[in-house]
Amino acid sequence: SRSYSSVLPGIQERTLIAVKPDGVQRRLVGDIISRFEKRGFKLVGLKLLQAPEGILAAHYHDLKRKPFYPALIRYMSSGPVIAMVWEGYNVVRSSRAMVGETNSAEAKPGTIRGDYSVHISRNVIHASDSVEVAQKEISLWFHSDELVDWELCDYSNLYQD
Ligand code: IDP
Ligand code: MG
Repeated sequence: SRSYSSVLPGIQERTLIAVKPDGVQRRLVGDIISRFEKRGFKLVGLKLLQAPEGILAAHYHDLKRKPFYPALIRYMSSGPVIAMVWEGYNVVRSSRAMVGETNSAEAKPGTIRGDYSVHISRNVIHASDSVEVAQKEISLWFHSDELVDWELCDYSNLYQD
């Protein structure tokens, strides 16, 4: 059968989204997944896990020397996270827009952080910040056999062929 994702340029872009421990504790997982589904993105990977220290250290290696780094690792280790891979056109930039500013106090209403958080230290969700970083983060959090290749049955509602 015809595969839209092999025909339309850019629609196989992928990003790593993680609902952080505060988001899981606050029972925001369903709402967050719903926002990505309704936007039109395709879920290709999903798991609940207690994030291993090694994954967190690699995930946040750029922030290792920041004063808040130890607290960030404690926060991210404080309970399970939901790790997800979402796919679609411009998904990296669109997800960052849906998530909102890093500092929840600056995040606009309508964004996930702007709707559900008040402080930078408990900002509910992670989203990759570039296509290159997304590829690294996806391979850090997921084995390739945990990602599912499948076709949406209604691509023509989302994209012109
Ligand atoms: P991002 O999550 O929006 O990409 P980054 O600058 O990459 O933001 O920082 C990663 C995470 O580190 C933030 O989401 C937040 O959880 C935490 N963080 C960043 N800056 C601060 C801070 O000043 N205080 C406490 N936590 C911070
Ligand atoms: Mg970041």
